Amino acid sequence: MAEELFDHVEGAAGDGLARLLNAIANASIQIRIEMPHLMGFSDGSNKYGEQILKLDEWTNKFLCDTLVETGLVRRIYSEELNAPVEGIPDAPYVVCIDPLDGSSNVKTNNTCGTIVGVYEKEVGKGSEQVAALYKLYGPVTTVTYSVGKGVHEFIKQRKGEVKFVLSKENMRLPEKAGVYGVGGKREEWPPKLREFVDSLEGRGMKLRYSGTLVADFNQVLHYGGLFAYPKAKLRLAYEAKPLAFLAKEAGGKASNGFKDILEVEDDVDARTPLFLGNGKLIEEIEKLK
Ligand code: AFP
Repeated sequence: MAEELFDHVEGAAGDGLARLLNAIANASIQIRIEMPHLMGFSDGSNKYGEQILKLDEWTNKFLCDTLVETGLVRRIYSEELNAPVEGIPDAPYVVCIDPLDGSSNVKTNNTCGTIVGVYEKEVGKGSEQVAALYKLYGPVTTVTYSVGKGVHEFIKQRKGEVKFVLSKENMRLPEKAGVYGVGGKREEWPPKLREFVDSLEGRGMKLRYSGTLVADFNQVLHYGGLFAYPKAKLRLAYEAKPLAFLAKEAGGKASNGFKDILEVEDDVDARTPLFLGNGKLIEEIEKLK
């Protein structure tokens, strides 16, 4: 029988993380059901001054409630909230969430996702995460997770079944880099970086950019290559650190251009430049001056 998510996580990290990650995975079902009904903007904006979609608002609340209901979460930091949600005092985990990554893609029906980083006691450096995962709401729903023992992908089974089964175990970034995607405007990139990006097609790489970080990182994980957003737009705790944890576990690297993202210490709401993918490419970028 195909291995299910709960059993896989429990085997690697015990019952607590298994219950937590399983609850996050299962929340996808309700999120997908709500998607067609919650198009359009809410009245609010988040701490980054961005207008919040009704779906952003609903997904954030639903995920926070789901996490608190597990009884395993002491505090939740969310990209969408000005202050953390307090869970159960003395519960083992603190969680950082980007509830709906790439929500600007909702109105065009392109892929979006959810990103989660899990810590014990309090948010620390990215290397202190005990688990990270992302979900993709694509043609199928996938959950890709790590508890520091490799990266594994699970697929939601057919409609009606609340079951995620193993589709790829111990994923590694292919050594030959196949795709690249760089966000923001070229005029904002340092000139040496522009030259570097211009050289990538000559190395056999193809452009792939969707505007949803998890979707773009997912391509890099499957095909090898580079995702970059050189301007400090992306969120360190909610986007960069969880994906950096997964990239490292898959044999890749993540950097802010100078330093390993997993070692950066900054405010929970800080933004960062992000370079993510095959180690050799990231090292080249760090040497560009
Ligand atoms: P939204 O969640 O507001 O759509 O932002 C998505 C995101 O943070 C990240 O997922 C993308 O990689 C990046 O922004 C896309 O930015 P551009 O729209 O500037 O390409």
